[in-house]
Amino acid sequence: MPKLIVIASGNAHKTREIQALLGDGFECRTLNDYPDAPEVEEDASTFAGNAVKKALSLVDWLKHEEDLTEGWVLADDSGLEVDCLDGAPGVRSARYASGTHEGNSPDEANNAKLLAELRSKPQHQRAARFRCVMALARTGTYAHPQLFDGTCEGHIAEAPAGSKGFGYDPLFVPENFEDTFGTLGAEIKGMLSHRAAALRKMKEWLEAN
Ligand code: ITT
Repeated sequence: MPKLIVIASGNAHKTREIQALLGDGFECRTLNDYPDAPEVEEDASTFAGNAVKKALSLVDWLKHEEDLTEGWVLADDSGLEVDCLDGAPGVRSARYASGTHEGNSPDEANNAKLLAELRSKPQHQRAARFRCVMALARTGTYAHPQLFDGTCEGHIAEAPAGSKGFGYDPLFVPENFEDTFGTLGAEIKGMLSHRAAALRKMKEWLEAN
């Protein structure tokens, strides 16, 4: 029997990546299947805090869905940490350019702000990592979600390259590569990414539990 998972994300790029990485054995739904689910204010100071908030909000909202008694809710909070910026944009990655809690900024604006912040920094000062925390919660319960994290080390390029992926992918060069995720594409990103690392841990946990 495939496991039923509702992915608590409104980011279509993320949900596509998660679905591709989960593969067979999972029946995935997304927020597209629940367009009236409430929006969550991502105001926690950690990725884990926001991931838990997103997961539990959807568990609560789904409590009357009768076909979801045996299911799971999976939330992903993720972002980019740049060492010389003290870990920024961090939990504020999606809204870096706007500087507010409300509403994500366009990817191009976030990327332009990051390049401006790093102007004149040589490559050895452009170290960065993607970080992802996944919160997995059982539908129908309010138990604390299980958390899985993943990171992907690399550095920030001097100019955007490639149109694959989303977010900061055109600027992020993973360790041991010379091209950005925007150029390398989904297959290589799917082996190296922070999201893939977190999902590997989640799958292992599900097999053992
Ligand atoms: P949901 O909260 O609905 O899942 P979101 O886009 O708001 O969607 P986050 O709050 O977790 O998600 O913000 C993640 C941001 O971090 C995302 O908008 C990108 O800017 C960046 N990011 C995360 N993972 C990334 C990846 O794999 N490639 C490029 N950028 C990524």
